[in-house]
Amino acid sequence: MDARDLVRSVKVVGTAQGLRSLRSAWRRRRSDAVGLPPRGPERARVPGEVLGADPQPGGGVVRFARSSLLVRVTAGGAVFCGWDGAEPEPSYALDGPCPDADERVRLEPDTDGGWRVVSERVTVTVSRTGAVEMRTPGGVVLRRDLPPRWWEPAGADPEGRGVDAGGPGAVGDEPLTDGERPGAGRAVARWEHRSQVAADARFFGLGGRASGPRLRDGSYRLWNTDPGGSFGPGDDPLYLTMPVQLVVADAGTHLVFHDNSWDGTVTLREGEEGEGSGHDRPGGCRIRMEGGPLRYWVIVGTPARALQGWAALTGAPAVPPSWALGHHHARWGFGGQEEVRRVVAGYRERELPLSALHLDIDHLAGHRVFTVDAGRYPDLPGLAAELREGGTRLVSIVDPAVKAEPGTAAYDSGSAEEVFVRDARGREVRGVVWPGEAVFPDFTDPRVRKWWGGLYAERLAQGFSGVWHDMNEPVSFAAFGDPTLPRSARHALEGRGGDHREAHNVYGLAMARAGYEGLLELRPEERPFLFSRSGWAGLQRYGGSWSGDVATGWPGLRASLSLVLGLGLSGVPYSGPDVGGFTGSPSPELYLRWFQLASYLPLFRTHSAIWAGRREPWEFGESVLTHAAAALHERQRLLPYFVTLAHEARRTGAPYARPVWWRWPKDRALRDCEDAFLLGDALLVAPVLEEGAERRAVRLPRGRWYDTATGRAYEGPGQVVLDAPLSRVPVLARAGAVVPVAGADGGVELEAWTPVRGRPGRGTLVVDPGDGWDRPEVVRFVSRLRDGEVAVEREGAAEPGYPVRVRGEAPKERPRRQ
Ligand code: NBV
Repeated sequence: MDARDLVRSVKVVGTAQGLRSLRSAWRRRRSDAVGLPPRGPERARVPGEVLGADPQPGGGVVRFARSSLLVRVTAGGAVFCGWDGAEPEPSYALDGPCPDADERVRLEPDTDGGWRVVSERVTVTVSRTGAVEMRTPGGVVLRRDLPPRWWEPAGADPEGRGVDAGGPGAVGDEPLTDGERPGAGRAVARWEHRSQVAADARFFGLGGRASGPRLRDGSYRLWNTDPGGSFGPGDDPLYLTMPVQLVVADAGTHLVFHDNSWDGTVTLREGEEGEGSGHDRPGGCRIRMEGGPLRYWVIVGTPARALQGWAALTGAPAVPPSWALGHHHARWGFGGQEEVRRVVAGYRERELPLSALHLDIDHLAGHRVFTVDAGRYPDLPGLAAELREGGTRLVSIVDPAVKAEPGTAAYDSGSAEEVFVRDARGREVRGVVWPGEAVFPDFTDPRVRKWWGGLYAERLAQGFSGVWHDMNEPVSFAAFGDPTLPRSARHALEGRGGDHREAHNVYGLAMARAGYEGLLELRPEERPFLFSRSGWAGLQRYGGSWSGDVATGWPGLRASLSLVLGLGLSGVPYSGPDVGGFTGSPSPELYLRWFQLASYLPLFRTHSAIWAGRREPWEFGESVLTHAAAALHERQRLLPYFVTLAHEARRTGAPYARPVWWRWPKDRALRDCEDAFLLGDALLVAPVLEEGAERRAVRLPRGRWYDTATGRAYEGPGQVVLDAPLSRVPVLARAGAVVPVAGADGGVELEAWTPVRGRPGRGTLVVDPGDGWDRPEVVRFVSRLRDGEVAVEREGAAEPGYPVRVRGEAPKERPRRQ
């Protein structure tokens, strides 16, 4: 027990919940003591000298004295590398079976005794000691992976293979009994993989990180964690980690994904350039994992291609129903149905659009999942119908923990079907969460997912239109140590069997799958709306995420932008922060700046803790209300654009909110710019992240950009200083962009930003197909400047088919570089 643990346990003792969490922490420690093998002496291993290679479709297997490496290039161009017999499957990240191999690819001997796999977009060379290089077709090295190193239990097979790949299990000193699952509690090999990248490379991704989006030198842990209370920019890890990085350098961009869900650490070090001396220090990345296979994917291309390849591999992002692109309001502790009515009426009286209202755990009976506190909400279906009539849907929180209490429907049916996680001796693992002593469904079991998905029928019957998954890292309160399940807890892992060391990071992902598939089966005509605090690679197939408990304060505002951009670059395009922060009471100015930022992010939701101040826009004085109303109306006006971006994300994997370097990854100044973002291809949003600022510097990518407030043109690349009064944040539109917006009558209009002469612009409209599964119509436009007039043409048609409004003045004089 360290000092922090001690403080935690002293704080909780005295409350009933505190005592439970103290007991639970002791229980967890005890189960791990018997359920996990003690870490004994270890032996280090490296691959050794190359022995030969065997071709296979898409590449082949290179054999070394003490290991082997499978290299396979798939038809989409993604490269798979698997050491020690690791194959692409089974995998929680992949969306279905591994893509086919690219049959055109050949394995050839390389000059120094190594081997080479040549494909269209990348050449992979494997040295005679097991270093792997990925080069562009032009021969530029994008990454160099040094030979890996393993540490395995000293008693393991001297060849070192198969240590964690299904050898006989041992649970402490006790032999496995019949009821115990195979494959769990095994002694496993840890490993380390070091890589070098270009001196100018920048790292992004790794899931939701508070300190990004550019990941600076330091260690980032891969273990989904509730930081407890709230978090700010320095806190790591958070709820949703994943071992995927986007590496952006002058030589090219690539994405690398270590497909391994175990606990681990990524240590990054940016390189340094020798200023022409020729002595560059390369950037470095070191990954250390506590177990699991050493296998990874590399996708080479532009940022857009890398994300497209990532979506092809791990699944296309789910498109939220269009209402989920409007404004949401939430609070932990609304108190009851009358207050909910009052809040919704408050929005209506002020003519503020409100798409959804979220009910938190306080609407449940004693915090039990899939119940309703009938005292506070005597007629929830009636309330839901009434609100929906006025255009506001209800969204429900869903926590995974089920109160361990006979007589509760979820517990009784779950116990009967044996769905709860068990320990090494076959007993249900008991933890503590909001309802008190609780058990945890094993979502890594398809049978359990099916059972859990069926429980959402109760939520639909209560009138909810969507779900918000919380506490699914998973959290189990603990007076000391890691507030989650024992690492020795058993999991089905799709029938392979294993323990929480492997299942922890995919728990939220598997819960999202259960929820998504359940909703789909129960209400097949509608696209499910689901977002989840925790998750892993592939979460986007089922839904989005949100910031979690970001601390109220200016640093929290900045962290919330980092999180959304980082998640987008990790393949999860739909997310947003708690506007105003989760804790405390923001100043009117901070609230307003947060509101303005979030009005341009995919999930636009006000939310706060039960002990925190209110978050309704009218609680901060008249002027904040006026400016927040303007942001809400602008969001409404941009809805057709958001709908388009949601469908584009599904088609291409591109996040709605993108870093400013998205199309210009070679612009180094842009690569370092973290206080602005692109919304789709057309808009550049420069939120105010500093207290008191009423002007701010904005870094522009190449080309002409119009300040949407003044219509004034600016030429990029360069930096401009723009007004950012409290009434708005600077938003620029790219010359030539054709942006679909809602007109005054609610119909779609096209906002055409004057193109530069000789440079046609573009735009896309995905016509809102409603909340079902109809294939949406995609309409493309081209804009041109002809004889000083802006002409918008629709591909394949004589007329644009929508009213066009031209914006942005062509500059009178020749533009000068800023
Ligand atoms: O359910 C209560 C809260 C919720 O409001 C918040 O959004 C989640 O991130 N939840 C965490 C559990 C309590 C945190 C202190």
